Amino acid sequence: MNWNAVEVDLRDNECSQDRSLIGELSRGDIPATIFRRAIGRADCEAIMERLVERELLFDAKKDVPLRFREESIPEGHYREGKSDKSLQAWRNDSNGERKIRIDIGSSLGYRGSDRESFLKHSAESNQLFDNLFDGLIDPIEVLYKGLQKIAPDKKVCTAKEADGRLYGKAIIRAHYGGYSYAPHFDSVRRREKRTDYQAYRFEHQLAGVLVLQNTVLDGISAQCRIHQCFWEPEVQPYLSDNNFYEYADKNQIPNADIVLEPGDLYFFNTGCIHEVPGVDGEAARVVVATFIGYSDEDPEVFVWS
Ligand SMILES: O=C(O)CCC(=O)C(=O)O
Ligand SMILES: [Fe+2]
Repeated sequence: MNWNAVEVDLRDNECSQDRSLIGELSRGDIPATIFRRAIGRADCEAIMERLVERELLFDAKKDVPLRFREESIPEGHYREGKSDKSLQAWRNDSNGERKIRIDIGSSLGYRGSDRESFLKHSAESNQLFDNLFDGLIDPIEVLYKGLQKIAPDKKVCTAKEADGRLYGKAIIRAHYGGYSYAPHFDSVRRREKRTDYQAYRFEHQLAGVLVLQNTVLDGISAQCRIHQCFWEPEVQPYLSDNNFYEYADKNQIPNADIVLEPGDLYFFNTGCIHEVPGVDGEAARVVVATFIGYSDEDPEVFVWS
């Protein structure tokens, strides 16, 4: 059976009334839902200019300012439970000198081991996002609107703790120098084991990602590939060893390439093994990214970064 992404139109009022796309994503029936041109090309460019102007990102054509080199998050790093030790989702053999990832926002995967510090960092990020896009299209709002479309019967909201404190509502990630995501999965439950967070309660974890800028080299751009394979403990040795393709070949696992242009928005299940091979083009690949918690019977859908 074919495993193809479903395209939806943000402006279409009829869409997804008779179909729970978020349910289909959660079961792995489809690899992704795509909203083409959720925002315009010119809007993306204006947002990118704003980010560089505010010195939240740097111009990829110039040298990497020291501050950004120090802030960069190494490929594949996350932390588990309350540990402050960085773990690696996959083995890193590459020379990472030029591979820089800048986060504008608060990553639960990377910062969540210290709950108080994460929630404080998140409040500051949300404050920054409150006026960062003044006078421009707010891509975070558009992402939430898209999510509401595919989950029409749910209350879509930023993830919060029992005392009302919010997680970061989204994160902007810039990937320079061919920074890549090797085959991996993301799960607050099954990977980071964050039992002390409300987001732990959801059965399924998805991601919503809006592309602001692509990186292109020789006509090839960095794009996400999703494998029709949910993470299971037996897959883990292949992920850690960077040879998931051996497992995929052996088990004849299909995959889907989600090819996006700036302004396109997509949602997928992060429990499925996925990857974004790096492309060392002139520009950085910049996205607005979120994680999403979903359970069939839960009236709320949580969004965090
Ligand atoms: O940037 C993307 O499209 C997805 C990245 C990803 O897999 C992640 O942040 O875990
Ligand atoms: Fe991921």
